[in-house]
Amino acid sequence: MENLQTKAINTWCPGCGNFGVLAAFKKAMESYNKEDVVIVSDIGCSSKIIDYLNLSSFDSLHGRSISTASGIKLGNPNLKVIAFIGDGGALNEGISHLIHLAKRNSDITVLMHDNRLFALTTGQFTAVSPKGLKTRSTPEGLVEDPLNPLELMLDSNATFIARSYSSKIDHLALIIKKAIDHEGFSFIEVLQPCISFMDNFKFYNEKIYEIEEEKRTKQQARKLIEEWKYAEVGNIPLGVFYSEVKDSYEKIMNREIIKDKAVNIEKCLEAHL
Ligand SMILES: Cc1ncc(C[n+]2csc(CCOP(=O)(O)OP(=O)(O)O)c2C)c(N)n1
Ligand code: SF4
Repeated sequence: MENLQTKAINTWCPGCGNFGVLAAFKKAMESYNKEDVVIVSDIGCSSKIIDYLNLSSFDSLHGRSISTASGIKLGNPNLKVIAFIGDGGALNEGISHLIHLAKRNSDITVLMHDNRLFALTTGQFTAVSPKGLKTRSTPEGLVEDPLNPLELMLDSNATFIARSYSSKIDHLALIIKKAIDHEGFSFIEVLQPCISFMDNFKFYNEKIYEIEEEKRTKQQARKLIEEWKYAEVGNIPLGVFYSEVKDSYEKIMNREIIKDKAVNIEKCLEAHL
């Protein structure tokens, strides 16, 4: 873990759930060669994570870490590519990218830090904010029902769908490893409390429970996923809800379309100099 340390000064609020995500990710990385991994950030508190990891990285735009990660994977299919993104980036600014890359079964891992609001901009509502929430953008209380991102992923044909919690570091590290090893689009929702704008540590500690890993049909997965509707009521299952074996976009592209037509970027650049 030590060789993943960087010199960047950590600017997360003390007690932020993101510290748990960082610890779990470092633990998961023990199973990989550093040279094989590329991490991509979005914009937000969550995205600062790439500054704290001594790995090859790319800092993208808000809502765009998913499509950037897919481009990197297509460019070099041997890499393990992980996109970090907040719930705002994934489900507001970048929702179409999330849906299309899941539909495409791009062989990347999307790790969504779900603090259920836009944190870096000091707390505005996102698609997963609870109904009634008073934020700077909803001073009278939010009137909309939240979206269930896992249900969205199931309907978008994602081939690996899981949920974990930033305080369950071993559980999260294992889920990250499973997601990275999965061939195809893997989506992890990490419940990540933001102590400054929505401190729900106590709420999650009381509501979460772990599910067994087993082969499930989409119908069985949906039943589990719908158990928690991002409201006050109901228990919150954690674990892998759905996993399916299917050729990834990059595999099909390389086998059927790119074949021997792969472009040598160095030669292209030389030709233009
Ligand atoms: C296209 C675009 N829209 C809005 C912003 C402003 N902005 C910067 S950070 C941020 C909040 C990020 O929230 P989220 O993606 O949920 O990540 P978090 O900070 O909660 O980890 C916003 C709205 C931006 N940078 N780019
Ligand atoms: S504002 Fe919230 S999400 Fe951002 S660093 Fe502070 S506690 Fe963490």
